[in-house]
Amino acid sequence: MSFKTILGAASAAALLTFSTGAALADTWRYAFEEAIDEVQGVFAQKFKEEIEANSDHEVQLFPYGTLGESADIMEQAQSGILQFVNQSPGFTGALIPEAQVFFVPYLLPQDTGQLNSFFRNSQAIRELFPELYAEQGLELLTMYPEGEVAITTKAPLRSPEDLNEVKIRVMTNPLLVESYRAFGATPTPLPWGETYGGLQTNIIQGQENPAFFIESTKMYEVTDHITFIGHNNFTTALMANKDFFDDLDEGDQDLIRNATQAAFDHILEYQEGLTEESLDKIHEARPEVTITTLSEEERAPFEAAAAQVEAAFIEMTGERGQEILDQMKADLAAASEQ
Ligand code: 6CS
Repeated sequence: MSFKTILGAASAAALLTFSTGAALADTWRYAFEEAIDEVQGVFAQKFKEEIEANSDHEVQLFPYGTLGESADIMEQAQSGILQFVNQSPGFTGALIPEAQVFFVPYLLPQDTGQLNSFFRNSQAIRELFPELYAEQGLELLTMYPEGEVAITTKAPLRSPEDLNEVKIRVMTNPLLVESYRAFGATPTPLPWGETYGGLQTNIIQGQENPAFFIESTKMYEVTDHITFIGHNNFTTALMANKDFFDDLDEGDQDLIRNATQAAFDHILEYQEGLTEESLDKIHEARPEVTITTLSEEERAPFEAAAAQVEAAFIEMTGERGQEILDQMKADLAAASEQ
């Protein structure tokens, strides 16, 4: 073999190595519904960190607003413009009706240990939901909680009567509308971007969200009373575009699964004490805002409304919804025993 041939073979090999490396080092786009320092953003940062530490891939993060509203980022993920999307069932419920099960009031436990154990081990999340998401072109990677939901209003809230004729902004899913109707309010589904202005102009008089979000988005500036009625914990989900995920080799699929697990563990830990810290910040920023947790007696009429919402869920989703609900209840019973 001549010197020239050896040189030619060596540079071809180098080029092959380089081009293979270049082809493997992809840039993945990941959008979510919150700011970079809010819960979904903290989750996304951890996911990015894990992917980039364990591969040559890069993850580009798109926080709320950079690519539009929740509905927009879902469309972009379904069409493959985005590889990853974090969206709450509050919005996905319009696309996958069974995902609305997370809005049956008083279904999820208030106890954090039980709640986390449910999200870690739920068969419904691991085995039943993925095929429903797959039908919409989505690979469900995980679901995780974002904190107990509180209702913020302009007038004090102690009973369903206090919600009479009160327009409460909800995320755009039919079961959430059903819930607030059952609670005695006038539900008003709106994208997030219209909420602050709607409260400011009194088009709506209340909304619901976890404490960290009430604090970070300054909902306490446009509503005066924060009430915990114990009805729900905010659930969200990370998904990948299914064609993108299916086309990856096993190594990259495992990389994504491992990064998801690391981000999941991180976000549960990150949220320890977050509700209390957020409420303290709200109190400091605006001491006149009331923060109330309803007594068991005061909660009772809201809890009584849950049966009606559960029935509406079954009416909307039929046998598949019933299967999901039954499995969720079995998973929750298992979580309560741990
Ligand atoms: O209420 C909403 O629309 C928003 N709430 C939270 C906690 N995250 C994103 C979502 O868009």
